[in-house]
This record gives sequence, structure tokens and C-alpha cells, in this order.
Amino acid sequence: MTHPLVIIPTYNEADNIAATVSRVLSAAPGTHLLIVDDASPDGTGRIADHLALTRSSVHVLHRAGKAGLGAAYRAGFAWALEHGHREVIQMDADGSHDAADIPRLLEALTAADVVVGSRWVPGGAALGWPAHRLALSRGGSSYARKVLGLAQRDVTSGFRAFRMSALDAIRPEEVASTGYSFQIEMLQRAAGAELQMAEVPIVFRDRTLGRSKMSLAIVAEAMARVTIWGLRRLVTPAPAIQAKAPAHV
Ligand SMILES: Nc1nc2c(ncn2[C@@H]2O[C@H](COP(=O)(O)OP(=O)(O)OP(=O)(O)O)[C@@H](O)[C@H]2O)c(=O)[nH]1
Ligand SMILES: [Mg+2]
Repeated sequence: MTHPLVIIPTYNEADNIAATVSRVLSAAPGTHLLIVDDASPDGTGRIADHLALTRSSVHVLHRAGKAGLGAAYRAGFAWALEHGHREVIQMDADGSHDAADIPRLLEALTAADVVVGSRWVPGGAALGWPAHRLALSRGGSSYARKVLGLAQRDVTSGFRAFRMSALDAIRPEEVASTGYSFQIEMLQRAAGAELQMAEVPIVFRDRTLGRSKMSLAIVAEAMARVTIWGLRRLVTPAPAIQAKAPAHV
């Protein structure tokens, strides 16, 4: 039996990482954790190393510098595959995602290939965000789902679970996005590969410590990519992503 792997990307999360790890360990004791740190100047990587020293289920992947959320997840997914994990959960370090929801995501994963923790389905919510941030997230999600024909209500959620077989079909190594659009591109590829997807409600809470890495550049990247994908879709409906040929034929 392998342990589900919770991947937590970090950049300057020194105030949050220890509490997040301890919440995961107590709420989902059967899981392992991988912290993917991009050489955070605030010493998050050192704190992560210390956590890994004292807990055998905690692992750390150090990267050379800040290269964006998408790059961190691509490296984390590759690590999960190398280490034989069969289920992967992605989660933020900043306390916005409640580790107590992990068992529900894993439960839903028994009947789906990909499970999205969703703020915009009944029972879900985003608490503590100012009106403009709420409008940006809801509006962005609704624009992307309409333009791309996605079935999910919350297409930018960063709290998700995947079967490894689903990641194998999605091929995250080919995903080009770095910011929020990484999450959208992953769903688009999952839909293209005709994977079974489920959404479960989550309550998201705005971070109380540390600073957001959200920027105008990240929003602009998402808007531009979604619009280009949408236009491309109008011209040529996206073909389903072909399943990978077995490596040993
Ligand atoms: N390794 C790595 N992690 C990152 C990078 N950018 C953001 N993160 C992490 O990704 C997660 C989400 O980033 P946040 O800054 O919380 O951004 P957000 O959740 O989209 O927005 P807010 O929480 O509203 O500010 C957090 O755990 C960050 O530390 C990056 O370039 N590299
Ligand atoms: Mg956040």
C-alpha cells in the first residue's frame, strides 16, 4: 500500500508552513507530504528541512529559485511518480485550505480520476476575501469555464486530488502555464483525456499570515491564455489527448 502524497508548494511561507504540516499530519495521518520550496529568502526551506528531520513522512524538494506555481507542481508530480505514490493531493501552504477536507477529497477519488475542492458549489465558500478579490476569482472561473467548455464551477482551485493514472494521462510536464492558469490548463487537459472528474465543496479562508504571491502578471497570463485557448477551440475543437503508449512494448 502506498501513501497518498500531499504536495505543498512554498515561497516565503515561514509563518505558515509548520502549522500547515502539523494540521495535515493530524487530519490525514495516512498521508505523506512533499514541500516544494523555491529557495524562499525567508528561510521556509530550512524550516521544512527541520520538519522533515523529525517526521519521516515529510519530504522536501529544494529548487534553485522562484519559478512559479506551475513549475513547482510539475517537479512535485514527477517526484510523486518516482516515489511510487498512487494518489496525489495539491494544497496551498498558507492556511487557506483546510487539511480536514483531505479525507473527503480522497474518498471522492475512489469514484473519480480527479477531484476538485470547490468554493463555488453548494456548501463551498471563500471567507475573508475583499469584494474585488471575490469578484476576480468568481468572474475568472466563470469566464474560463464558459470559454473552454469546462464542467467544473471552480477551475482555479488549488486544492485537488489526482490518481497517478490521471496525471499520467494529463502529462503535466507539457503544461506551459506558470500561474493560476496552470490549474485551468490541468483541468482542460483532464477533460481532453476524458477523465472522470468530481467536485466537492470546500471552505477557503484568506491567509492571515504572510503575503500573497498573486500579481497582475499572473492574472494577465490567465486571461491571455484562456482567451487564446478559447479562440483556438472555436477554430478547431480540441482533440482528446491520446493515452500514452506503454513504455515496454
Ligand atoms: N514553490 C513555489 N511556490 C509558490 C510560488 N508561488 C506561490 N507559491 C505557493 O503556492 C501557494 C499559493 O500561493 P498564494 O500566494 O497563497 O497565492 P494564492 O493562494 O493564489 O492567492 P492568495 O492566497 O489570495 O494570496 C502558496 O503555498 C505559495 O507559497 C512559486 O513560485 N514557487
Ligand atoms: Mg493563498
